[in-house]
Amino acid sequence: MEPKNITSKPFTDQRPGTSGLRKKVAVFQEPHYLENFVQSTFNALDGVQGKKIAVGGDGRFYNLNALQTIIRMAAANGVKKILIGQNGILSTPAASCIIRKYKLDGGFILSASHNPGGPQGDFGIKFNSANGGPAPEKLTEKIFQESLTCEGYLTTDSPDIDLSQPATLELGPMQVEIFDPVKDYADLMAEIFDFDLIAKLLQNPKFNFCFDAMHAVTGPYAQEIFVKRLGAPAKSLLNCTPKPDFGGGHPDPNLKYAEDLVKVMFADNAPIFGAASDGDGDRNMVLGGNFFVNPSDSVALIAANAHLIKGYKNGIKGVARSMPTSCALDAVAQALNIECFETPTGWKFFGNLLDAGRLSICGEESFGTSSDHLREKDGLWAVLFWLNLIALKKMSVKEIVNEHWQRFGRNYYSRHDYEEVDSKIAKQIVNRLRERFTELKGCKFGPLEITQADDFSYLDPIDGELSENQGLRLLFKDKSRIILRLSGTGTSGATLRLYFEKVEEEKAKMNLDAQVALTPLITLAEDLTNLKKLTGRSEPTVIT
Ligand code: VG1
Ligand code: CO
Repeated sequence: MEPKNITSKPFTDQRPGTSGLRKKVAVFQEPHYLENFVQSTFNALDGVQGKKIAVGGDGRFYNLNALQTIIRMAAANGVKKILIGQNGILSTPAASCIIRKYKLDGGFILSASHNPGGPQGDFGIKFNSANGGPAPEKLTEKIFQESLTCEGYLTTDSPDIDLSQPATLELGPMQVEIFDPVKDYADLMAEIFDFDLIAKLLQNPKFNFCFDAMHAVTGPYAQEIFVKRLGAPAKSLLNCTPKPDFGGGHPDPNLKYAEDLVKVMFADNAPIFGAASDGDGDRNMVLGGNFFVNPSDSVALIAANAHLIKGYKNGIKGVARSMPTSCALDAVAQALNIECFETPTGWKFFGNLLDAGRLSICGEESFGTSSDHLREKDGLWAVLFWLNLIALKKMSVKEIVNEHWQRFGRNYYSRHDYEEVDSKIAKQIVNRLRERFTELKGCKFGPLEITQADDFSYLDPIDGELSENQGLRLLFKDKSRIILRLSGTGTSGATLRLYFEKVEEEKAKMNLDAQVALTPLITLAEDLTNLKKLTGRSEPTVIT
């Protein structure tokens, strides 16, 4: 195996977004595109000579091609050992688990997460550091700078490796281990949750549940955990065979795209509990029979009940949420008298706080929840948390959520996404609202009074890094919020996200439909941004 130096030209569009580099498959198929990004990552790490890394992905189209490319480049760049998920499969949380458990120097996750796949769809690559978490901004920026001057990469002529069976082999001086991507992760879940108790629940003929893997990466994990280890009937699982195009679907577990699950859960005689996860397994949607759990409520409820679960029986240290996530979590932190952090969107911002032992539970409104057991959000962990809680409380999902609202108040919450908007228009909408900040402060719109209008910035309390321009906020006197930001994960045009929150402390007023309760804020945001007229859209693409 002789390393070969291949000459290439730098690309100018390889700045990672909210979660790694995402582009259309066709872009990744351009000669040298993937290779340059991988080499730039190696260069940003000051080389990978003698290092140990993991690699795997969500099973989407181009996953296997990209894996073979990375294996050859890793060998040529002097990697000591590479661990590869069998069949190229490795969920994002399992990658985090493996990196931590085997003390690796990092790993590549090949996924565009909730974005559609297939030859016309999206592909993505992200690098996680030695703590198992997404590369922090400092590193992603360094990778981008390297990519701007990357004029070549090291690779070899070695043939493709068979990834279909667990094996240990050598590629030149590099050790290659093809491993079972499920086992270590499933073992970790068994340490955190009471598997005996959950097994009793899942095997009780009166309890029925439904899990939808959306033809994405969690299929094999769900088979092993729910069916093999916990004894759930096999028919509880939907779409659990990973497919390169996710069966033509959009592996985003929300009320619009998880339509198979939504059909089952909103029918007469719906199961008691339903859940879905996304492309790479880090998101979760939780449903009761005819009942949707808002992810912002889910993370708050998980924090409030963590002490009941084996893995958190000594209580939790602190909590954190991304800025647009509702303040339901803050109410729990206040009651528990623990710290609550507000970070920019993206899991990478939780890493330092988790490493410093300042937090135990964190989450995002975008169906992401997790704890300090890993450094990624973790879809199946959240599902198991809910199952464990239902088994303990012997209550329905709706009853559990209602009990939570009665105790902590309800934060009515919704996110409206306008996808594939013309980028120029989207930027214009954001800029115009920003320009009106001074004028808007103190303005009253009926009962709504704006007390603060700003562009969120975050000073990391651990490493002192400043992250600016993280989303426009309109904060109101009654604690309502309107937030506007541009997505950093899309690949065509721009996605505008509008977030609405209204706090309700009166117990009798907690059972409204969220869209109804938030109507005054939604109307105001549309008026202030002139969004419908400028985008030519009559309604959002997705409402959560
Ligand atoms: C979205 C979500 C964000 C999440 C990110 C990655 O980012 O809003 O909360 O961390 O996706 O999730 P954006 O920039 O499009 O709003 V995943 O499941 O793609 O790893
Ligand atoms: Co994801």
